[in-house]
Amino acid sequence: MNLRAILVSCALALVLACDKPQSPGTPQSSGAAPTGSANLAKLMKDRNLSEADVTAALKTYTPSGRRDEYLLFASGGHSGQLLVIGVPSMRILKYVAVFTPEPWQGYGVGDKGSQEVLKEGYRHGKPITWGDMHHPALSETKGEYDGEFIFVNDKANPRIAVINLKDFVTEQIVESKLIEADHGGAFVTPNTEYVIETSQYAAPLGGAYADLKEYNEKYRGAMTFWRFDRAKRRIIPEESFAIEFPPYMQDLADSGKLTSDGWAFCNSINTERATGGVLEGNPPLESGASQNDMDYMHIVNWRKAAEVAKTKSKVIAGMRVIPLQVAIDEGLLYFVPEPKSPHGLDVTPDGEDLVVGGKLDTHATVFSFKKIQALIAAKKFEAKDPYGVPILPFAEAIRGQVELGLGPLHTAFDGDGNAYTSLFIETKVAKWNVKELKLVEKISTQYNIGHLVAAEGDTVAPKGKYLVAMNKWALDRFNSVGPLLPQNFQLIDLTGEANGGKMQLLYDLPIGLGEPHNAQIIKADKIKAWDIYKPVGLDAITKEKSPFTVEGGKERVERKGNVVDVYMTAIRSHFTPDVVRVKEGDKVRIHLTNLEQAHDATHGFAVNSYNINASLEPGKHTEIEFTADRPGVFPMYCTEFCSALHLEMAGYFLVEPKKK
Ligand code: RUQ
Ligand code: CUA
Repeated sequence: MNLRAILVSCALALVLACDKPQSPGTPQSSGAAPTGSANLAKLMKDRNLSEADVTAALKTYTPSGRRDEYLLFASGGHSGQLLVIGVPSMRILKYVAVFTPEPWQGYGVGDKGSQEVLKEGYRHGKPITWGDMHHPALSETKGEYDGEFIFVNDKANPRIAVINLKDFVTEQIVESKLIEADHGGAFVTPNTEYVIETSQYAAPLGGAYADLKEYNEKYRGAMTFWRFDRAKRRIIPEESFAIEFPPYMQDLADSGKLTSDGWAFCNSINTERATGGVLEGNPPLESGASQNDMDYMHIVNWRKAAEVAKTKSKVIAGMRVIPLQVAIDEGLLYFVPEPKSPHGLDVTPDGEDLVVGGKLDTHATVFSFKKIQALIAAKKFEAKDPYGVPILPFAEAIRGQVELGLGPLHTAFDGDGNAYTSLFIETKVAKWNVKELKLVEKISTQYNIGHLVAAEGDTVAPKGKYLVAMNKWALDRFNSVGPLLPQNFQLIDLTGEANGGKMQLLYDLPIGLGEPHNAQIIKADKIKAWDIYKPVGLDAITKEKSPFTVEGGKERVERKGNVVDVYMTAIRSHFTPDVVRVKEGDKVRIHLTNLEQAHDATHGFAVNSYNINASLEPGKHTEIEFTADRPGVFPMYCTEFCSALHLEMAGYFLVEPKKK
């Protein structure tokens, strides 16, 4: 029994002891304060808590000042932001600004560096003010999370972002001009050589126009491999490549590992190639897309494709693309049928098996990578799809199927050979044994679970212990906040401790930000984040000392023509200079350094009515650029309660009107 189990059983013994009727000899001091155990019993009674509730509380309660063992990085859905949550306490620690402005972090609100990052993600130059973030992917080394970076996708405006976990800052956004929607991203290869982004809704590649009548001929999907250069901390578009796919709806993807390293996989739906058009006499898209019993899993040899891309690709919208025919001829792409309207595709920790959940099926289907390879080697194909892609025989490619229940979607793994599959329709998690293909038990979730994530469960070394169910509906779980309800993250204990070896639901965390999809859970001690920016003057985006760093005592205002350079510092509790005078129409450049090196000594810097709020963490340098186009008197002040004289950390920005 470990310490936690002992604690749980002690507390329960305490609780149970006070339920017993008092023996006649027990002294009863009427009116005196109840004893510790009586207190607990009363508390349980008053708050209507069961033993299971108390166990759950003991398993999650984290006293003030204690840290969490794991960190959950969850997509923030429509908010375009990334959530960081402690596990098991389920305390929200941060929203990382990624695809949308975030005022507290000063992201995209006057700060030039982050505005430029956001601009990288504009679609064809059009500002985008939301993002549909789905699947975060932590960087990996040899198939294990290394805690250095995290990548996220935006389904709506196909983009991938790079977030540095030294300071949890988004440093880069790459926009795919090749495709019009993604879904199978972000997923990394085992050493983060590539970040995978796969299209979902087919369209003519490169943003071209073609009518839906030409769907079969002109519409296409693609799997993009964005090259990540770890030393440069950047995705290098010129070294990236894509493979052209038929116009099916490609869905979730995963990268092979260990046995299957060098390969990538994605599901597809709508191999019927339905295009909707209910007013034009066609069946609705969703029924047209659900006619076939099988769709095709796409099996991609990315390591070979990276070589082929060097000589046999053509450039479309700035991306090297391997044409579909070349991919077929070179043996880069194979299909295998998969049942029915599949969604999740998850590679087992040993890289041997691929688990597919068919939304309209009751099974998880387990494909064997070795069997797939043997079929490819023997050129044993049962047919070709309309585009000539060889199709492997289903029955010979699978190791088996396991009947789980209604609406299997996604699968996560623990370190003991178990898999956990979300059952969307049944609204449960099914635990099953991967080797034996046997259902172990099910636990209910509230409600309609989508993704689920286990601690380091999609690496080569899963930790088990905790699972988080990411539920789509919340119905009756929380206080009413109007017709738009939060999502519900449910923490589940996988250890079986103090619960007869069974899974136990521990905690509900409502998420009122957007619809999160996937998440990853990493051991917290793998993240080696900075406490401060050092040396003073560091730029958060470039991670280099800014050439405009301002030293204490060297603050000044310089004017060249109508350009005004303000060299400013912040330190408790003043900005220097604290008065800035410019003329209407001047271009203003504020070079602002926070001289603090004390942990958490963050200042904010706002210029009222100019839509400017920068966040200046200790040591950080920020560039602010704008045109003083409105004359008047504008307070500038610190927006973080940084000291006793925080309210006095202010000044004036004076814009003198043009002479009429
Ligand atoms: S997808 S659950 Cu991107 Cu499953 Cu949402
Ligand atoms: Cu600085 Cu408040």
